[in-house]
Amino acid sequence: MGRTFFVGGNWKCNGTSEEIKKIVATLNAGQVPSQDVVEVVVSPPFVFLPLVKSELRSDFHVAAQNCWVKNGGAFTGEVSANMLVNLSIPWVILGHSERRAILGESNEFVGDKVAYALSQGLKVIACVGETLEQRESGSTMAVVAAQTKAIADRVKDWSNVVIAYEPVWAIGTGKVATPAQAQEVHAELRKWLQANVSAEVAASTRIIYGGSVSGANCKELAGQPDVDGFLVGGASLKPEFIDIIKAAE
Ligand code: G2H
Repeated sequence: MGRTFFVGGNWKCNGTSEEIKKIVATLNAGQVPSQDVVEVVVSPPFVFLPLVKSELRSDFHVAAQNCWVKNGGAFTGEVSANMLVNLSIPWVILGHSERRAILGESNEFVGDKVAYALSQGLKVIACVGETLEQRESGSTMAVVAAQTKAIADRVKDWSNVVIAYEPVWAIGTGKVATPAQAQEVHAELRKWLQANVSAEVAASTRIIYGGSVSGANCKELAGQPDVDGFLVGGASLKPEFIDIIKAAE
């Protein structure tokens, strides 16, 4: 089953409106493969979502970087899935390791968020990944499987889910996983989906890699059979993001 290559740009907590407009102008001018070859989604901070949505080329889409676990109400500082839907924001990133580590989001909480966001009509980029300590102790797959299980326990329809495998030790460090390391975990994750969800979901779900992806390393990573795209942080704020999108070809 064909899996369309997927490139996400996670702008994290960066940018002024002037800087955001410049990034959008660079993206709008970029020559990239068509949407049937690569799906491109960029994720600015919440406050810039309407600006980016209104100025971004129509073949690229936008994602929020988070949303609340259930319907809105007395949850100061949160943004609900329903609000994103109301603004026609199609995607949301959930379970990013920065939120798991810094804000204490558990596997179960992330699973609940993914299920609720999907139920409201959002598409979800769900992040999983191990710390350096976990990798060195040989528990990479157990950690990634537990994170994925918390989602699988709550989600029946996987058609609007993209899994982002982001080893924590590779995030923002410049220390990218080797193509072999990425391929190994992606293949194991796909096997896990086959055994625990279904062969169809395993074959059709995009598993993208994140962690210090750059214009220099994207091509080799993209050549791995189970790497279906990228979630890009630092490099998505720069013109080289266009080169990373072109790695789909
Ligand atoms: C991982 C990635 C984007 P970076 O967090 O999600 O960031 O490419 O800066 O490592």
